Amino acid sequence: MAIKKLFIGLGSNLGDRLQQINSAKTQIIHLFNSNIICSSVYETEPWGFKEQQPFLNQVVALETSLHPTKIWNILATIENNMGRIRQLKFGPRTIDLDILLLNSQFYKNQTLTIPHPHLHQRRFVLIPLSELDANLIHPIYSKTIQELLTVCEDSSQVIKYHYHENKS
Ligand code: PH2
Ligand code: MG
Ligand code: MG
Repeated sequence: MAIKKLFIGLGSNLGDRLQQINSAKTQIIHLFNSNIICSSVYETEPWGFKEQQPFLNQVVALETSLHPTKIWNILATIENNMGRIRQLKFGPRTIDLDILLLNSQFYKNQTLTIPHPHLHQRRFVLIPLSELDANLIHPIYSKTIQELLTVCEDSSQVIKYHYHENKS
């Protein structure tokens, strides 16, 4: 199978958000047996269901020849390892790992759609994704990530997150 570039969106808004994002990345590197390229971490206003804590979001990229269902299984395994319980749609979560893009591939089954169906509507995805590759073309909308960002109607806050360690 051909090697493809996979973009994964990471999100957390429960517990130690940064620690969970970092733990998920360590597991991604291990289970895909690959290095990753990372965007900055952003603190983001909740999208969809607004009455919840702010998220930390990040996008990472890696190369893989695995089938979409296998990729999904690996990400679900990491979510489960980290104690993710699925409750509210769009609600709070310790860790959420979403397949955003796999080259220009389309894929759909009962649980998985690639490209991610909400990608183009969310600044918390488009901004970190544009950091990795602003000229990447969305295979359905035939626009670059930068162009999608320009026309995106989402106005929620997405700001770079700087972690300040307390020194005492
Ligand atoms: N994830 C959601 C719903 N809303 N909002 C932000 N800011 N970040 C997320 O990762 C997020 C969200 C469902 O997966
Ligand atoms: Mg999600
Ligand atoms: Mg998800």
